Amino acid sequence: MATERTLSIIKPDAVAKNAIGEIISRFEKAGLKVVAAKMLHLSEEQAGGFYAEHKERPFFKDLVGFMTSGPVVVQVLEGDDAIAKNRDLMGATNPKEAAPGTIRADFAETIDANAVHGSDSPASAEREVAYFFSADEICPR
Ligand code: RTP
Ligand code: MG
Repeated sequence: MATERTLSIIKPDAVAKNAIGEIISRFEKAGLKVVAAKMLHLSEEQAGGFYAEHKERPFFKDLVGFMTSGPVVVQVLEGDDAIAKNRDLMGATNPKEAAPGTIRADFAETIDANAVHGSDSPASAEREVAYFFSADEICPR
């Protein structure tokens, strides 16, 4: 298995629930290491640019509104198969369809406020990590 990096965001709903620690703990227990992290309150421009692939979708405006509604924690996770592993830990986009024990099943209420983001491919991981972090903000360990 290849060592990968992936971009994770703890979204405003999960930050508001004081669940930052519990969510990061799940990553660590699954063998993923946090190699970069920061808390940000995204601007509309930052959130819209991050989700640019969804610009034409009907939910785009709500998505940007939600992602700018409060602070988020962005992290780079590193480990074997990190991209797929993180997506497995997160569960399905719609928390009502997320498998029991996944982050979205346990912390998310709705498809709009669904607790976490994770890169969905090596190409998006590369773009998304670079979107939030410069090379000198990532600490391999
Ligand atoms: P994310 O990008 O946030 O990790 O979520 P995802 O890959 O599981 O889902 P994606 O298709 O990339 O959608 C991004 C976010 O847009 C919202 N969404 N709403 N109302 C809807 O049908 C709908 N579909 C997607 C979700 O909040 C999703 O996380
Ligand atoms: Mg996505």
